[in-house]
Amino acid sequence: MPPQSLAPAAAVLAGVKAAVHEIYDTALIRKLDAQHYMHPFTDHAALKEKGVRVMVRGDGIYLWDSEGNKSLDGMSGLWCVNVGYGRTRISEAVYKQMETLPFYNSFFNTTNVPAVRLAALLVELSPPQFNHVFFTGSGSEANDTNLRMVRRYWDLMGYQGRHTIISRYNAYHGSTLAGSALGGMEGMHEQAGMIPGIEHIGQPNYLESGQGMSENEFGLVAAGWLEKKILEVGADKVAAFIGEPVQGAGGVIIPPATYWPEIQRICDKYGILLIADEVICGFGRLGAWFGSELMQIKPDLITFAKGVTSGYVPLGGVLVGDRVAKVLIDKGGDFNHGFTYSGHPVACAAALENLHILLEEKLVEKVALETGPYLKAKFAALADHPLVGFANSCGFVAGLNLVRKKAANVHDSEYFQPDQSVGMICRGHMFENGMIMRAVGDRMIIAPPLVMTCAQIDEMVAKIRFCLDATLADLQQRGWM
Ligand code: PXG
Repeated sequence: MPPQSLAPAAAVLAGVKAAVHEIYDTALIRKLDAQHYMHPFTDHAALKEKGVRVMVRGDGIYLWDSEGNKSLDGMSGLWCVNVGYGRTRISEAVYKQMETLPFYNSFFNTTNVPAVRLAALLVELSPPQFNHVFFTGSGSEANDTNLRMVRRYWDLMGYQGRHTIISRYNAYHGSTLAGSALGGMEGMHEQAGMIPGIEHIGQPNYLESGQGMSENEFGLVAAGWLEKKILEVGADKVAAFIGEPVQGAGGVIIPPATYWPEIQRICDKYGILLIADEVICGFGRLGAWFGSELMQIKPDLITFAKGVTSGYVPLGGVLVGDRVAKVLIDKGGDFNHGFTYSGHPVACAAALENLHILLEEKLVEKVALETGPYLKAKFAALADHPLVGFANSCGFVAGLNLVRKKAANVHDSEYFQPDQSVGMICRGHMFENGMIMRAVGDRMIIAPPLVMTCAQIDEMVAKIRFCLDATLADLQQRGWM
């Protein structure tokens, strides 16, 4: 039994900070958290010292912690709460489904109604080459599924051993063994080890690698790294290329316009399957239902998760294009892969309601035509701040690079030392001032809920500017500027 005082006391005290209607014993929650809760991607010794922040409530684009502090959530939870917090329609749909059929599996010749309805709706919303869906519980499981599917595809096609998948450094594809190996994060490779048959190429990061080139020239160069790798491995060994249309966790790396069409051309030239990992980019995040459409590519497989349910309930999956589906279904026999929670009826009910909200409120169109362009203009204007060397966005993801000294050409800017952790200092000022913004190195990033209005974008950008000023003052005081 949890200690009684973990539950919020019912009392509402006069003068308590706004909008929190329950009083939490924060000290006790922190203590129990430190004693028992192992967090993902966390240095627990450091966390113990600092103590955790206890989130207790969300509404729209705002969050409240157990001490009553209100924050503007610039990260949609973790790139997922696309329709914002507190959507009663989703909780009611989930409740109704739980009352009717909380669970049944999709093995042994059975199905359930929400899973079928969701598969059909996803097919309707996705590009025309997609007519099948495989459900998982998360994005990581979906990328494991991709790996299994493409290897099975080539085996069935009679190309035994065509198993290599090419990915990019600094990509994030999840944290299962296959996910971390597919991803390009060195820290994860070091701890998890690699699985055979996965290769990496450079990411299309203009700031990092595009010196002396225009963005579009660089896009072609970066795509050319794929062809080089294919020739190195041997085209008859390469099964697929996987990439996020815009790299999210890697720091909102928006590729030059020339990059993806050239990647498509190279995949077509060698007959290689193309996997678009749209766990972040899907469901309106970039102002299109899928980032692939925006990047003008025709993937064979699309990984999805996060925004499909706006994170209300875990769900992921793979949209399986006709090229692969036809072979797996017509020639495949048993595909020995699946999860207890593949097609979980409650998760699918949440997804259906979430997608209906996106459709009814025209949130994807809104990001494409109204709020996305507005965010782009407001965010780009932050580049006049002395700390900001480069600011860009795509739909509702955006990032800015903190620099010690700006130059007219971004490649000539002076950067801070990595061990100064300026991004983390800036993030600290953001949090203290009620603005949730992530730091990836010295790049500050956001991915706000798609329901954010233009007035709320103004509020967010004003907060960001205020916190950049606080960071600048802090760095000057340290003598780093
Ligand atoms: N692919 C992409 C592109 C992702 O962003 C996954 C797969 C894995 O999904 P699951 O549901 O298994 O977590 C993700 C997840 C970060 C961060 O620090 C990003 C993710 C997960 C954890 C942290 O930005 N993205």
